[in-house]
Amino acid sequence: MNFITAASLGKILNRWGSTLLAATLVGATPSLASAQTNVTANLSKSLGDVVVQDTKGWVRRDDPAMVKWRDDRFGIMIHWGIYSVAGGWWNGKEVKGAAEWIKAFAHVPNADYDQLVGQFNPTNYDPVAWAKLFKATGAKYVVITTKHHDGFCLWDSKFTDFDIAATPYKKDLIKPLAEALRAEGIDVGLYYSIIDWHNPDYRASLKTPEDKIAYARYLVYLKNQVKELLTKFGPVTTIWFDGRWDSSYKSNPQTGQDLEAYCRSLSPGIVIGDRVRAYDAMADYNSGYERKLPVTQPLTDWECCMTMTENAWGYHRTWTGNGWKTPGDICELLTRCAAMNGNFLINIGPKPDGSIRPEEVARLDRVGAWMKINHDAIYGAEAFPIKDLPEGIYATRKGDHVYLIAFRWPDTDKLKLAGVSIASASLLTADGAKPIAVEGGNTLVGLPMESPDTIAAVLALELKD
Ligand code: FHN
Repeated sequence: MNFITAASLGKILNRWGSTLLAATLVGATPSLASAQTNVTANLSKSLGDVVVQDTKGWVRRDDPAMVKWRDDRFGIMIHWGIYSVAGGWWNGKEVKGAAEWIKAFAHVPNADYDQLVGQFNPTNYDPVAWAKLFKATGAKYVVITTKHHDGFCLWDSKFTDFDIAATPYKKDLIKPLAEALRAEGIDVGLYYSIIDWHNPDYRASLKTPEDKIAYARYLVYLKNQVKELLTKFGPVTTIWFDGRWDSSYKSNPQTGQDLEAYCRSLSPGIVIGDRVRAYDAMADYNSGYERKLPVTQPLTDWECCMTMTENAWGYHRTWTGNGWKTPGDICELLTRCAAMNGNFLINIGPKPDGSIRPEEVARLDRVGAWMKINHDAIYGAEAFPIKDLPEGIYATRKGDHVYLIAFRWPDTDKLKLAGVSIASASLLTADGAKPIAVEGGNTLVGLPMESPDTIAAVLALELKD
């Protein structure tokens, strides 16, 4: 027996339009004997974790692991699982929206959904090639879904048969990727959903004593799997929990507190986002900026996770909502995060055969070309507010350098900067840094008429002591 009901989510501000969506998933609450799940989902097309704006319980970490995570600034998120076989379509009908939610959105009974296991055979999976692609993109960490809400595990778990070992492919997908990433100097992050639509002990709400007993069993299962994740695949930089909004988890802060402590006991120094908690504290950073950026700079560490299309984290064959973000959009989102002391995760949704879509590879390649020239403005950089900076120009600081990242090139050959005392300046280009003259210690003069980069050019300023 397995059922899915979930408390509604709050509103979701979509960065590409301000759409407030309230979502409620109301499932038939079947008797214990019922074998199938028919989920009546009237979910909106997007579900996003709510942003907890305050700093409740947050303590800034400055240990090496957290400093590295903060300096990394830029990561890649991977949503991959048997839902990629469906690719956003079910029974010949396109389901617009988050493709990894196809089971809920298309009201798929377990027995039908589980057929996808026998069709998931990623023979084109090449973790070494993936790691090299991510390295060329400039990503410093990668977060991959080890288990999404559907409960399917991308590794051979001792605690379930609903995993990669049951597929024609059979082999663990996580360890080879973790090893390939580390070989490229990229940190490993593992996503794990608290929600589990497959596990019969999962409960979205705890209405009866039986619910409580079953959910307690489920939490043991969850911790057993988390232990597998944090002990089987080598050093894990960050564990990325998701799906904390059901009342079963949300209503008891102790559950999240225990889980956070358990992860830290297994992997000292691990970086954990606030989605491990029942909204009672921030853990190490605020991971609530999902497909949106903060309006003002948060006081805590934070991370934005972003889809390349409107809202399909997992592979969707056709739907892109209001379209694909351009490489320029992605670079600007990354820049805006760094300019507000935040990290940025751009998501890809690999195909069921293990290949990555050409649209995604092309964007990652172009972002990588931009990062190759301008990474100093991003890695290890922090906010540097400059009064009256022209629109489309963002500023970051790293040590005695300030970087102006111009997505809109100044329309004059001079740029005066309030409150900045400049010793020297240069323009970063594919052919190296070109000197820019400075007048009066605060005005750049002789700027070229056009930006040397179709996405954005960076002016690197050395500050006077
Ligand atoms: O429901 C999930 C969704 O499928 C996706 O995994 C995103 C990524 O952050 N998290 C949840 C929505 O907040």
